[in-house]
Amino acid sequence: MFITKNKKLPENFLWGASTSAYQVEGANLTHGKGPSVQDVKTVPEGTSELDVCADFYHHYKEDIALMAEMGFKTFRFSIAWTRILPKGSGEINQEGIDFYSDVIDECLKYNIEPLVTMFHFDLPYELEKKGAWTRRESIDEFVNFAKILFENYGDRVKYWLTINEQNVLTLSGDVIGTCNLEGVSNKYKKLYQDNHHMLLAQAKVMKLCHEMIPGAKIGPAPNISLVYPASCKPKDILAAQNFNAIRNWLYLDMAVWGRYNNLVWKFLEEHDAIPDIEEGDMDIMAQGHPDFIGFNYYSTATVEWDEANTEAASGDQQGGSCEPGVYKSFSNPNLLRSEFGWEIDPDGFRATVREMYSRYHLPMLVTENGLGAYDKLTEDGKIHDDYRIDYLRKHIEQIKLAVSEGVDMMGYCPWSAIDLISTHEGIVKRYGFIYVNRDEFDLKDMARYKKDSFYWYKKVIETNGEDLS
Ligand code: BGP
Repeated sequence: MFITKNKKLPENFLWGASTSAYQVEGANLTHGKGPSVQDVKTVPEGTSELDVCADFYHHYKEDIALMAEMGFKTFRFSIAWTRILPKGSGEINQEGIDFYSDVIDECLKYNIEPLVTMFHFDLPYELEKKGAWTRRESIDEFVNFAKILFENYGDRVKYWLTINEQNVLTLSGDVIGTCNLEGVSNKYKKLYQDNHHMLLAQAKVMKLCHEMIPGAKIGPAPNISLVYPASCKPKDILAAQNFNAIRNWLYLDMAVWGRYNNLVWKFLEEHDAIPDIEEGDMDIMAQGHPDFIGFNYYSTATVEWDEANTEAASGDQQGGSCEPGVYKSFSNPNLLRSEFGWEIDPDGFRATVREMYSRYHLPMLVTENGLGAYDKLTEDGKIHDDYRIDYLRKHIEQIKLAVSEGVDMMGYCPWSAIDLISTHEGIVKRYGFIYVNRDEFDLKDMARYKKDSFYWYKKVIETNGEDLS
């Protein structure tokens, strides 16, 4: 529909940006922090280790001051589980508690609302060794970790996110370094058993948050990409519905309604992968009510019917996945791609938002969105990232249209506040408003520079999204 009567964004719209602990902090095995699965993985060839990253651990004051200069209303960051509990459970590392306390205070000093992700791809290695999420105990381990966070930060943190991209953990764990399938005979059974435990842990944590912190708001943060059919052939429509269910709705149906999506259930049945469900599990699921839906969006996905029973392939967060007889990834000829091959689809952003809102009717918070690119620092200390401005502008335009269409949007936190290490493509895949002067292997001086997008975003925030020029 053409929209001529626009609504303004709400006055309290949460403008900000995001990071995650293991990609930004550095100091990964110091100051009492234990190893996570990210610290022991073999990084892809040609990409940096995760020991220094953007060194946010030592630069957080400077970095948060820059975010304040842009006018951030919120800052989304994650807490490294192993900085709080080096072994995942048991002894607490006070230095870790103090670090995040200081980060939170630093945000509040500038009236920036901390938006805390509890778990972002960095499971404690000690828990991984014991069997990670496959064990029933993992539920209580996560709840215990969350309880420590609520006790220590609940007086100051009002906005919480449970698990970052639980769907990506399930579907692309091999690419992001979180999946260990050694000795596993039925990968579906393991992955969806892990998933069941994570869903239970999430439901319990949402309930606990409401009990421990009156007034706090909590939500999930999956990666949601509306799935298009490759054509109007009826079988392609069925394939798109299959992947929509497997990729998107399983996670949100469960978080919001506490029930398994029937198409996913059938898919699991076909693979002898129905998770072990104990008595009372579904009651627990039904008791975890999110206050909002946090979601990461980079692009849509497109699939076709899989006639040939193609071999299964997992792809990365945004593409390339196939499930024999269920769906097959299709390259959308109508979309441009980033330098790293991810499709760019601002209209699809609105389509995704519309679909989610009509299903769940909850306020929505964009917890990631952005463009990874090879930025260049010029000799006079500038970064001309007009391609990023263009990407962000087009996505914010769609948020404004979605709001005009009646969607309740709480805020926008693109990825990423500052350059950091990508999940599998190194520091050269930059996303930040703030440039960090280091290369893949040469740490240089780690100085911070303001990109052109920094000044642009500052103006966008100042005008509450009215001036996107
Ligand atoms: C999301 C993750 C982030 C982030 C982002 C960009 O899937 O939540 O951690 O890294 O994608 O992806 P990448 O780093 O692979 O470019």
